[in-house]
Amino acid sequence: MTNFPSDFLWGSATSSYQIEGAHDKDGKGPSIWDAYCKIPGKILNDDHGDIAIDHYHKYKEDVALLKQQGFTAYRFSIAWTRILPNGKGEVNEKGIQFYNDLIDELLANNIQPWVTLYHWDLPLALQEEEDGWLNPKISYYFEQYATVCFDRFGDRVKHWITLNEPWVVAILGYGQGVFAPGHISNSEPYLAAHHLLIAHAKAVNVYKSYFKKQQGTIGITNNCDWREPIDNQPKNIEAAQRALLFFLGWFADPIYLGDYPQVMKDRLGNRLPEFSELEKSLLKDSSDFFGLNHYTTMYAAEQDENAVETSAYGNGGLSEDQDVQISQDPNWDLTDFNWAVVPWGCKKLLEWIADRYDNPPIFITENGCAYHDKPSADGQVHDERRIQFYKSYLEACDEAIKNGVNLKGYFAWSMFDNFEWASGYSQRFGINYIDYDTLERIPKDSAKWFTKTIKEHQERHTLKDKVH
Ligand code: PNW
Repeated sequence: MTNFPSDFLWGSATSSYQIEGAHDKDGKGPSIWDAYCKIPGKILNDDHGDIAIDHYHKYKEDVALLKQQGFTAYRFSIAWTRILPNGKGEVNEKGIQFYNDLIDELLANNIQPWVTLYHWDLPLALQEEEDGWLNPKISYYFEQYATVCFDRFGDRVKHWITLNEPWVVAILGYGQGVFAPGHISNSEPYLAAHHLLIAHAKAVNVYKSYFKKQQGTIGITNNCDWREPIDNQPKNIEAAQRALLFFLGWFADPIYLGDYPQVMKDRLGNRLPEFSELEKSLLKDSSDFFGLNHYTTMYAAEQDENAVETSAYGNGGLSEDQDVQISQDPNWDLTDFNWAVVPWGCKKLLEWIADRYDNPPIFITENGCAYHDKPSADGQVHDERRIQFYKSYLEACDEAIKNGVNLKGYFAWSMFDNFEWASGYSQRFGINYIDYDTLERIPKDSAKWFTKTIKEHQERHTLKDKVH
């Protein structure tokens, strides 16, 4: 990783519902994920986040692990319903206190907090009374909630992420119905996404207008897999490009280029809402950095009626709208989550982003892999495959940087094994193992590998500084 700049940021990431537990403690209200997990059959083994890894009570121990492992940044999310139990109205001071304590603990250990405002745990009251992300008013509620967070935490938090993966909210929550709130529709995803984008833009506008003196940065995190044309036929090259536009262009084009991709407008007709001129201007340049969550790669081809689906979550969007058939190469290694390990896809995606959006500063805000880890007889977790995964993806990043991509940081997903949404606790993405009986944290070999890698990076640059 010799091309990484000296100020490259090394972090690790989590989200509120996946780790905190304490689901009804100290005045917290219920979120759509609290409710969704209680519907029998929605989550593997009917798992839920009521306790999760009990980070709410063990946060000091967890910050100590971050410190010990050498991370200089920690990405976590705020549970909206700890701050505003019903999504709006009175502030819950005990919720503020928890995040104040966490932020102070991080800063005392020289770890930069990177705070996501929304990682999918919408206040249940806003779903039931206001129709969640389908209601245009939701952007106003989000703006209000964001304002409370800037006001109460912004003296110490200098890195904000408005939304985590609006694509997942829209497609998995409102299209395929596999995530909360569990809707199945071919039009709701586009409406929900529209309101998510406007909510993001309004929150950024508040931050830039009223909290300038805090001198922080703010952006959005989108997820995207790479789509590789299955062969050189022009129709398949075009299908891969179209798939990327329906996946990432959907959310990044309005922010960097001012509107939805033309191919989406052409294909979706009046199912794709239109931005007003004011909304367009609020959206344009509303992200100080390009937050990217990246996990895997698929081949893309023009849709063939007879082909079989291979993706864990369907076709990277609504397939009938894209006419794209995706598949995996039988030679690719799979993680236990069935996501293929294809590091060169990461490099190609980074270069695609740099090319399409004029080389923005990029932070990989999530990358990682799930395996069914278990401690060995020596009590340690030897997750060699995860080390190989991280090594190969970071090498791909190194090549992208060498080719001119402005990649400025990388967050491993995840700091801990945690509640993996519809898969419950069956999938382990962590670099720290959680024993769910005792809630003991056991650093995996991959955590130790990060410590070494970060240290090597830092030493290489101190050495360079001395030479110059
Ligand atoms: C992300 N897809 O979810 C989330 O930000 C994390 O909370 C989650 O634990 C992690 O990745 C692993 O799943 C995704 O279908 C869910 O492309 C689905 C997709 C991508 C990301």
